Amino acid sequence: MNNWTCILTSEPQQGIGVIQINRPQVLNALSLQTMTEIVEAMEQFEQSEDIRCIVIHGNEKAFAAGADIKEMSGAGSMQMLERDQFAKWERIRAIKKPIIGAISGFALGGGCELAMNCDMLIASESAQFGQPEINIGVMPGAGGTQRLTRAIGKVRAMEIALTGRMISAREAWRCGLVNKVVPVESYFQEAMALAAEIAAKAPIAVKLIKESILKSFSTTLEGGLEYERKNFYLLFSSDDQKEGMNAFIEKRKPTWRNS
Ligand code: DAK
Repeated sequence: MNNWTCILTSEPQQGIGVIQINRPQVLNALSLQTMTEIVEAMEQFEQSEDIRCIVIHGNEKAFAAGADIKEMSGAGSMQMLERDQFAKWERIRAIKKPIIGAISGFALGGGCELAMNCDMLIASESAQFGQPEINIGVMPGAGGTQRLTRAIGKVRAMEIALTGRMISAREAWRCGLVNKVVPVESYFQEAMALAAEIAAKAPIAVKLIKESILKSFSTTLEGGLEYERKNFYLLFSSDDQKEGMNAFIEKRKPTWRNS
């Protein structure tokens, strides 16, 4: 019997790598090991020629109910600092391929932060998002105060982080936190369909679009526009730019070479 806490599968035909968080007995609470597995899986898919898009999900009841409280309850500041547990999350930011979160049930604390690290989110009607760290005497520590605020605005982020209340999938959609809300039975398939659609696009352009959009969070408009323009020019040295434009002119489907 192995002790893996994530299940990895892939759909090479469709170009999708799938990560399933698998600790159902604790609502997929994110242990140190689980975070390591998630990050390593993403890096493995990042290296794979066959994979163009990554999907991460949990189960119907929980995407992830936060960092593992039992694992960190006895730790002191220095121990937390030394574990540097969530530094791993920074490695997720370096993943160039798009990451789609398929979220059902609880996405709380570190689980909500992990969801917000994804590039797009498909939520089931049962999904609930929140930053309940305040209820256990702490605060979000893996991007919650920053990414939630950027995603849904100051007043809503304040309410969620200061009260620890959860918001429903519909509310999350209204605030722009998730792309789409679908019935529980189809959230995973919807996420896979979105991933397949993106995986079929020109791979280098996909990466540069992701990179340019993420850049908007860390730069001025002027800096971002310049960055975008340079990436746009860069694509004119790719085979896929020639292929895409020639295919349009010749009225045929392009065949991407990833070069
Ligand atoms: N950790 C450990 N175990 C958890 C858990 C968690 N986050 N969430 C649930 N479980 C476990 C429960 O203990 C229970 O285990 P048993 O008692 O059966 O052994 C099992 O999962 C089922 O949970 P419940 O019986 O409580 O289920 P309910 O349906 O009644 O309630 C719930 C569901 C999600 C409302 C409730 O479980 C709950 O409130 N869970 C805790 C949610 C939470 O507070 N999450 C935030 C955790 S703090 C850091 C950066 C970030 C973080 C940490 C460090 N650094 C920069 C270093 C992040 C911190 C967090 O995420």
